[in-house]
Amino acid sequence: MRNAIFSVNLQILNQILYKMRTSTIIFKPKLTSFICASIIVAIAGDSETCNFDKKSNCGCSIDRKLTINTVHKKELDNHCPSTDVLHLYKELFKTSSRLENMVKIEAGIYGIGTNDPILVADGEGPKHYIHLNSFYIDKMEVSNQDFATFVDTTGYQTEAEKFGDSFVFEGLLENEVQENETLVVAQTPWWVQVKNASWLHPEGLGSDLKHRMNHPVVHVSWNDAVAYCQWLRKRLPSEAEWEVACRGGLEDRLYPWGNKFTPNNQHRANTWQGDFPKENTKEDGYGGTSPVTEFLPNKYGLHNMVGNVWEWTADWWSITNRGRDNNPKGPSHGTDRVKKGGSYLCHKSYCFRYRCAARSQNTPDTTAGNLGFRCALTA
Ligand SMILES: [Ca+2]
Ligand SMILES: [Ca+2]
Repeated sequence: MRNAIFSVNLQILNQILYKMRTSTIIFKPKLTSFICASIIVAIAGDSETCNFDKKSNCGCSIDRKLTINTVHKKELDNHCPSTDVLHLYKELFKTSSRLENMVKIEAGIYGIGTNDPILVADGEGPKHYIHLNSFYIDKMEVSNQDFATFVDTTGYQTEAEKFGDSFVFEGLLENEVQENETLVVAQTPWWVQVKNASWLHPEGLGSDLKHRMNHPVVHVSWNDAVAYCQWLRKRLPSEAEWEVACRGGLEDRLYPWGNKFTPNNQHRANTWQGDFPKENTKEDGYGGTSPVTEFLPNKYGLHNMVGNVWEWTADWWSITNRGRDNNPKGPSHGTDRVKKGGSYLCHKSYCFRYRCAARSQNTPDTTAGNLGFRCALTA
């Protein structure tokens, strides 16, 4: 029942936004967005806190922990959505489901980690059994379209946009950009720190999302990912949840579908083919990201758990303390967050991490052109 109240359908949400913008009441764009976010939070958190029938005082409480601090509270004074808009909100929560593109993983005992670690220093092993409560996880990585709706609704600014740059793989840059961008990562010089690279401009200002709205959002930090998931009253998956989801009900397999990387000579994930980092033969069809729906899903119905983009998880990074109790959440503190699944830049010779047991890490404010996320939800 509570889940039904929480429901968010982005299509209807877009309708609401359109309605608000075309309403006779004049809303500033960011203000409109903020009100939408606030109402969603209010409804999701407690359906009784928002009185839809009082146009003069909507009674919506503002939980700043769950909203984005781009609009000052005082701007909200004397503004409430019109009755029309509120009616649409009622429809939103009555008729849609935010579980629509999620899969439920049942509670149970699952094996994670491996007794045959390939990258021992990453803490891939040993295999151990854990108990998980039921949870939901997104079928797909969060797409640019999904993230655009979030930004449009809330006015959220990502950390890459605030920092003014992000890391882009050199092979995706135009020669001119490469020549102008001189900052590279010393030990991995194929990473170029590109000015103004962000989720909206994945390879810098000269690039855009045309033809990529259904690709995974990239250049999003762990903090950005958390903000997005919270907006939908979801959360990032723990590493254990992510890995169980990745394994798709199979035991001791390398990949979400088994041990053979290209069964029947079919690619099941977007990785790198060729000689990294100079030659990408793109045998899987993609030199960069692919649509989030591309490639066959695993038995749980999840796409691109390995490959395409790395995915943030909720856990702090540790190679010795992954947690072995019920619903393990990793260490209580740390400096880096765990990311899982590898990306379109992973090759067996260099970064054989497009495996369910594989793991890596970044600081929570790190952003790059191969790092995205998906959300989870406690069942
Ligand atoms: Ca590829
Ligand atoms: Ca992925």
